[in-house]
Amino acid sequence: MNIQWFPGHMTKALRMMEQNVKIVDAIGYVLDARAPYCCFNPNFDKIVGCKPCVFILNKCDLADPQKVDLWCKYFSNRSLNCVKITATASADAPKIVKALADSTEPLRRKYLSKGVYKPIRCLIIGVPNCGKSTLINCISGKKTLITGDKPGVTKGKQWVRLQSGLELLDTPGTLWPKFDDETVASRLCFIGSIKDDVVDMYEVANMLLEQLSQLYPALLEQRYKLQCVGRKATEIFEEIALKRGFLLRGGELDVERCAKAILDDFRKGKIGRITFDVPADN
Ligand SMILES: Nc1nc2c(ncn2[C@@H]2O[C@H](COP(=O)(O)OP(=O)(O)O)[C@@H](O)[C@H]2O)c(=O)[nH]1
Ligand SMILES: [Mg+2]
Repeated sequence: MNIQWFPGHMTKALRMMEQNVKIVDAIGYVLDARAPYCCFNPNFDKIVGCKPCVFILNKCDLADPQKVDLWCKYFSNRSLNCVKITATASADAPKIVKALADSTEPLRRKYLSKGVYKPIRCLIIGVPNCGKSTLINCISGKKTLITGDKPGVTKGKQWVRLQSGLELLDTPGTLWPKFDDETVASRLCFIGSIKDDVVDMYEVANMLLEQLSQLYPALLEQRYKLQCVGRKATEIFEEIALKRGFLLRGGELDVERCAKAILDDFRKGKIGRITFDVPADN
């Protein structure tokens, strides 16, 4: 898959991240619960290692609950903090605050014993479109930050102060400069982390159909009322296009419209609750 996905601002964002991590007390590492593995950024390993970190599995409303639980187990087996949330649901705000507060408990105790008041500063990181800004808005109870269903909405550096004594720093999403793994790249496209306009949507839609027919055949069949077992993704694609009447004037398939519709169905959860990645040791 050929994608032009590493624009200059990503390099800048990564450099900014290295600076920012020095001035915070903890990190909230947001992962899209539909593809947590793909959301890991190898460049963050160094960064994350030096501060307390909470792994935040977001978009759980769209994800497969059983697989999300496997991820929670994965983190807890490694004594890593993890919380599963839906950032668009305000009811989840206390869960996020508690997880971040718990991870910085020793520091807060130290401040308290010295009688100093200092906010606990947290850096919120993650790939584009995983819901970082939405999460911060969720805890602040305000629409302070601009969010959007496409990558690259957050540009500058934005601090948000919360009543609970937390200060959160939003960052632009960061991708990494090399995908060796086509599966990872494809899933980042599915979840909207890589911009649609830099990829071939027909190719991405076919990869989505292929992976869904392996992992969630029943959901795929139910959504589009077709047989998918043993069939090629391109055949399934064609049947969907015909069924939905995605045709151009000459009767040819309107490949672009169909590809967009399939991706849209997935992203809105219309196919069902889906998680592609499972931890290596489940
Ligand atoms: N369904 C669902 N959508 C979410 C959730 N969190 C964020 N979103 C949506 O995902 C898109 C990207 O969110 P945004 O906060 O801008 O992502 P950022 O690029 O990481 O800051 C927006 O359309 C949000 O409404 C969630 O938990 N569930
Ligand atoms: Mg943002």
